[in-house]
Amino acid sequence: SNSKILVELDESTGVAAMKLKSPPVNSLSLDFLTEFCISLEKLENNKACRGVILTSAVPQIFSAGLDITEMCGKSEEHYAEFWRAVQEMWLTLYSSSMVTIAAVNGSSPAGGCLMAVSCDYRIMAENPKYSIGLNETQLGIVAPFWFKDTMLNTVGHRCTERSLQLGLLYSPREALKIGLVDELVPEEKIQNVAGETMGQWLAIPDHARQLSKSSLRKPTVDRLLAHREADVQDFVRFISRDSIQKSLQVYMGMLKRRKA
Ligand code: CO8
Repeated sequence: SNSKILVELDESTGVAAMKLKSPPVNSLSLDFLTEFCISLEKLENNKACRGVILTSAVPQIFSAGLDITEMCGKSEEHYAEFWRAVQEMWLTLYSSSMVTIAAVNGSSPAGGCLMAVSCDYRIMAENPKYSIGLNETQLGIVAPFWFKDTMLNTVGHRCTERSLQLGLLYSPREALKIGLVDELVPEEKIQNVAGETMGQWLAIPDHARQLSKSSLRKPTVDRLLAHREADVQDFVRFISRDSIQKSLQVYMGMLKRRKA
């Protein structure tokens, strides 16, 4: 099949692996986001599933973030539909009642970082070639308030100020130091460590853990729910500007040249 998300549920442990498999870079296209949400909601509604490990099936890359081609040269209707899908992905993941663990086995800029910080716990492969962070300003674009809130809830105010303004991408060591990830492990151990950590989280009674999680995350989720349509309109207006379109084209050109 042409599935971009591989889901494997182990009924004996109640743990599912969601493996991102959309080569070359697991960019978050409209199709990817749609499939991601459907897969996650299916698990959410499956009583046999209590935890999800999010990881990549693409070597070296967790996710390159939002698919930039979805934000270039398209209609306003397309931008709005795309943005609703990005919102939906975050809302579903950040408010999941399941235990969510990101096994970050590759680079994870921007929207990739958002997915990871939306989980309950992050384990990163200690390969110094990998980086993670919200680098939006380096593209001349701005992380929306709910990206910022998710980062803030993870690493605190001061660190979010620096990270977002400078569009910082952190090495695994730096990411551990600021608390952007919780643990570093050798790459070959990452799936095992994620499984063991999941076992510790699942040892807590679900209802108590779920209420604790939602009391911490609900205000952040409610902020987007209250302004969801305005956020779509803000995105469409921003991304449609000639100057922003130009910045994105320059950035895509830079990615291609770097390769040549
Ligand atoms: N979207 C679309 N295409 C991409 C993306 C992307 N995010 N990233 C890479 N690609 C493409 C490349 O252009 C290249 O295409 P081609 O083969 O046609 O030349 C192909 O994927 C492979 O990429 P690389 O050769 O660069 O692969 P590497 O393994 O060398 O590097 C990286 C992988 C590290 C992931 C690198 O590609 C990279 O840094 N990509 C850019 C990541 C990035 O900056 N993403 C930010 C996206 S914006 C976002 O997520 C949040 C926006 C919030 C919206 C705010 C607006 C208001």
